[in-house]
Amino acid sequence: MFKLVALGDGAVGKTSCIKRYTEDSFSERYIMTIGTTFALKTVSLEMPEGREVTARVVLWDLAGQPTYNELRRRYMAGATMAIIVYDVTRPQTFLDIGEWFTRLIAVCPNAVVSVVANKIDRPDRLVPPEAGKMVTKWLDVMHYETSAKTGENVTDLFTDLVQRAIEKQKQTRQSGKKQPGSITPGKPSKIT
Ligand SMILES: Nc1nc2c(ncn2[C@@H]2O[C@H](COP(=O)(O)OP(=O)(O)OP(=O)(O)O)[C@@H](O)[C@H]2O)c(=O)[nH]1
Ligand SMILES: [Mg+2]
Repeated sequence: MFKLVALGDGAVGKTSCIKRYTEDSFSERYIMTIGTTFALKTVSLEMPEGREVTARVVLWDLAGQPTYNELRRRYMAGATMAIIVYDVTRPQTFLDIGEWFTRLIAVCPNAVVSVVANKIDRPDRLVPPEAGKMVTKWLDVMHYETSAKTGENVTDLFTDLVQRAIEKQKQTRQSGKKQPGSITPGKPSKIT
């Protein structure tokens, strides 16, 4: 069981990306996430060495509006994977990525992260692909360009994260350390 959290400013498309991935649906209407919601997905994938793996993923969809900052910190605890989403038609959401990354790493230093340029179907795009590549190189994370509307790259984004999380877990086990970010059922998350 792996925990994924979706971060990024309000209305960038976090809920839409999760919905596209888990239900293969999309809605044009904006319904702001209140607090948090979550979805479950069973993922079957082939690892690079050819092994078939099935993983259960809990996708936590955290509201992007600033009023939820404290709640969000609480829900980030124990995440093994994270997506930090921005909207390519709103440059401010791109400029805020660094801050989202800092908040995430403070709570989940071992999470595997992908930065996501969403809404690439829109003709009024303002943030060019090069800008996203530059930032992700600097943060040393993966970069995906997606459209929750058309579904472009959405499955690849999540599959790649799960694959990387499994690889990381394997490496950690081999080095004999306790798994970072693994979910211990029933144990309350530590908030610092
Ligand atoms: N054209 C287009 N619109 C999108 C895309 N993804 C999301 N939207 C629209 O953008 C708006 C916001 O999407 P949400 O998924 O609710 O955004 P959110 O990041 O979950 O927002 P909060 O819950 O407030 O944090 C909605 O009207 C969606 O229909 C996309 O890839 N392309
Ligand atoms: Mg939402």
